[in-house]
Order: sequence, then structure tokens, then C-alpha cells
Amino acid sequence: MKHAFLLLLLALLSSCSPQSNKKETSVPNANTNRTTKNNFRVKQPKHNSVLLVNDSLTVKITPKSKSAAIDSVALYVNNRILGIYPSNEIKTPLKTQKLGENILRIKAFFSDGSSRSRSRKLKVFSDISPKKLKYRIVSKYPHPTKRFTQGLVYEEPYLYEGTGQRGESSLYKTDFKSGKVLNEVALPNNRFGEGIAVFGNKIVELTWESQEGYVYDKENLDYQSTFRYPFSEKGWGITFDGKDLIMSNGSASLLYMDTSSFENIRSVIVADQTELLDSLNELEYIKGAVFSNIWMRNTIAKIDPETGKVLAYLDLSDLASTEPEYDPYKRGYEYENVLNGIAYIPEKNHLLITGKRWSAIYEIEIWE
Ligand SMILES: [Ca+2]
Repeated sequence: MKHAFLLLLLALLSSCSPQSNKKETSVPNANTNRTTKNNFRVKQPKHNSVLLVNDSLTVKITPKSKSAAIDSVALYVNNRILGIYPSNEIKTPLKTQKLGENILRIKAFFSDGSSRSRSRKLKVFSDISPKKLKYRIVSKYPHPTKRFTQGLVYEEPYLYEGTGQRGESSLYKTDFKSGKVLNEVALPNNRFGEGIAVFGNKIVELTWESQEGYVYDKENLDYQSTFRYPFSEKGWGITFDGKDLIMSNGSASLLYMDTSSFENIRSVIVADQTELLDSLNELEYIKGAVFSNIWMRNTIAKIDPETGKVLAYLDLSDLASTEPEYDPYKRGYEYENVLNGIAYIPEKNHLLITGKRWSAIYEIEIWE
């Protein structure tokens, strides 16, 4: 039995390594015929078990009656081999950094040479306890309440704002202290504007459901081009990390986008210790972190853009409650007028924040 296990180990290790992205290849001489009488029960983990990254994974399986004994077990997470174990009870580091749904496959090898696999979905969350950020209001500037704010970007000395709603969607370049509009470009009436980002000498504005974004010259807002993003049904927020564009689409994913081809390069799923952070909205890249509004919440999440882990929360619900255009209890649309819009002033290390149809833009200082 020990000899058989070693042969199996060699066969598996020669075709798969933990670092490789290769999918599992078949094991020589292993009979994977589904008619085999051999089968097993998974006692642990249960379906949809919750684990934190860097947790240990415990797997306990037992052969069903009339089944041959189990020689060894191979575990795969998202089709990547985790290890091969000469036991029915395994405790091993999970070794996945992917937040959200992960697929565990348990492949049992029986003493007669046959094998059988079973799968379990695992929910993986962050192992970081998010900090609570504190803030103080430094200044307050006028903001027209007709603007359904969807994107906010500061680049000295201008503030750019993108707005939504069909027939009301525009891109503005403003002097935010006075509120004076220096340039404005309206989107077509059937387009619903979303997030904006400055990259190089360009500025981009996304649309909600049209799967297209518009590129303008950031100096004069002259239209340059239209691009499409077929990889995402919707566009919500967007920001620029100095290399790539990063967009949100109402899910818990941050989608990295190439600045030339506008293709999706990679995606990161965002979660804290207890949930996926759905409805990521307006974004701002600030000193290695992505700050994100969360739709229908007056809270901003500070996210590690590499891992997707929520590092901190900034609760601005007190500020939202002072806004006359925001009313969570009305049956009209006022409940929608939530915090949305984050810009960063690097010279002062301050944020500019506002909300949909808010009366003011607030300059705030934040700290841990
Ligand atoms: Ca922003």
C-alpha cells in the first residue's frame, strides 16, 4: 500500500506543482470508471463552509459501505493541487488567496486502484479586521443639487465630476472652490453616465448599461474616442492606479483594465471578514489603496487592491444625515441620494467627498 502511494505521489507531482496553473492530469493506472462500487462520504467540510484566507482546511472523509479502503487523498482548490495525503483525515493550510467562492475537489484513491472525486464550495473571506477611520471636516464647497454624482477626480487645480441619469449625464471640469464650471460635455440623452478617471492627458467616463466608455482630452474635454467593455455588463466606478484603470461594476469585483486596449487584464474580489463587498461603486486610488463607495451605504471602504481585503471603513453616515437631499425614509428617490464621489488632494492629503444631489462637497482629513 505504501509503495502504491509513493508511485501515485510521483505521478501526481510530475504533472502538477502547487505553483503551476496546470489543471490536474490523469493518473496512470487509476481506474476512474464511474461504475466502480467504491465511493465515499465527505464528513467535513460542509457545502458553503466559511473559511478565512490562511485558515487551516480540515477534510474528513469515510468510505461508504462495500467500498474498498481509501489509500490516499488528493486535494485541489480551484483545480490547483493542494497536496496528496495518505489519510482520510487531513488538516492543511488552505493556500488560496482568492476571496469569495473557491471550489475544493477531494479525490480519493482506493486500494483496488480506482478513484472518485467529490467537490465542496468554500466561502473564503479576509483575515484582516478592518480599522475604523476617523475624519474631520476641513472645508465645505457648493455642489449643485441637480447633479447625480457618479464620479469625482481632482487634479490640481481642477475638480472633474461625472453625473448620471438619462438626459442628465455630463462630464464637468470645475473650479470646485467657487463651483464655477470651466468645461462641460453632455452625454447622449439615452446614456447613463457613471465613474470617471484621469489617466495621462485623458479623462474617461463610463456608462451604466451601454458597455461603453468615452475618452476626452482632460484639458478642454474634447471628445477623442469610444471604447467597449464586453467583459462587464455594467460600468459603475473607475480609477487609475498609475498603470492600469480599475473599474467596478456593482459586484464585489475590481476589474483591471488596460489603458490602451481597454481589455480586462485581471480581477480581484473584495471581502471583509464576514461578507463579499457587493455593490462597489465610485472609486479612488490613494497611496496604494482603493477607496470605494458602496452603493446605498454611506460608508467608504479602503481596500488592498492586490488581495481584495478590506483594510478599513470610513463611516460618513453622520455627514449624509445633514444633507437635505438625502432621506432614507422617503418613498421617492431621495433614499438613493447616498454618499458617492471620492477625490484626493495629494498636496494636502485630504479627500473631497460628496453624494448624489448633495448640496456640498466636503474636504475632509482622515486618520486611523
Ligand atoms: Ca473618484
